[in-house]
Amino acid sequence: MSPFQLTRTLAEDAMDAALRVDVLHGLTRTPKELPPKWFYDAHGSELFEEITRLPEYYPTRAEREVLIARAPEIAAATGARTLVELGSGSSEKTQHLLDALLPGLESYVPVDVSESALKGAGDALLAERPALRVHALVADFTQGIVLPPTIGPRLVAFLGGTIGNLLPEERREFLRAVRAALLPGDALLLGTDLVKDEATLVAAYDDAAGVTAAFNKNVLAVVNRELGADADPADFDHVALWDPKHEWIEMRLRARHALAVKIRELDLVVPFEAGEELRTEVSAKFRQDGVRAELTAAGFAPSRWWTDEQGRFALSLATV
Ligand code: AVJ
Repeated sequence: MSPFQLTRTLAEDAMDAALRVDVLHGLTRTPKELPPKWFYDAHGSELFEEITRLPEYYPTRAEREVLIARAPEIAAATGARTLVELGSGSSEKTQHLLDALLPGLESYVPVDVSESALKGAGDALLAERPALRVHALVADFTQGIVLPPTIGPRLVAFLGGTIGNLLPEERREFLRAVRAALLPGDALLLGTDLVKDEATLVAAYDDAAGVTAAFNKNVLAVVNRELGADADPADFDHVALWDPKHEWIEMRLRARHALAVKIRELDLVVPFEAGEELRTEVSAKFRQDGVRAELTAAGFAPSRWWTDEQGRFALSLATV
């Protein structure tokens, strides 16, 4: 059997149908909003990789520091024979974990909505680790999780701080769904960006080079291309702000003047008042007691909490 298998749990047209629903509901409600998953077409994914290299965007570097420092302990604590990674993307983060888990590791199950990212990551990993079996899943893990029957114990990794994109109720549902897919002896490794000073947080989402602004505006290009819309990115300003009540960063697109966006595929015209804002992402920042409480509420037993030297980002290990 080939060491690389790919399973599509998403119907080809499922993403198109989901985009239509999200745009129709999100742009006709007040305030307007779109889910952040639509950022990640090929160009958006490239812009995000560029963001991870920006001086202001510390989360990727901070998480990599923790992963390199703690991968041996994670391997020893879990004895994982299968590593499942949700939202694997380029799997760049995963290499440190994989190397520590090998040679005990039998299977790697990367899960992502992007088939091209999965194929690219699988090829790269197998080129250097021929003993590994990769079972890639094209899936939107926010819509439920069905894992392939691989050998246990399993370690599910959800890294990058992407859990911060989910609103509190969505996080509750997501963590419960992950817990329901696991068996005693399995574990979850969760990456969470941490609450810190507002200036550092806002700069990480509004970099001087404007890469995050381009990333944010790219969602307009996705809607234009996929749904035949005519939004002009030049009509919108990138906004990044810290919401101290919810302890999350918000990214928004603010209309520079009154305008209307025609969306041909939905036979819809969307008016924007001058200064009206469309929320495109929340990125929640966490505290140790909050993460512990959310993991416990989902039926996990939090067991380890590690941060980088500067205490900017944390990895939590929780067992089932
Ligand atoms: C990939 C969702 C973790 O929330 O920090 C980066 C996405 N948005 N810059 C984040 C993002 C703006 C990133 N996550």
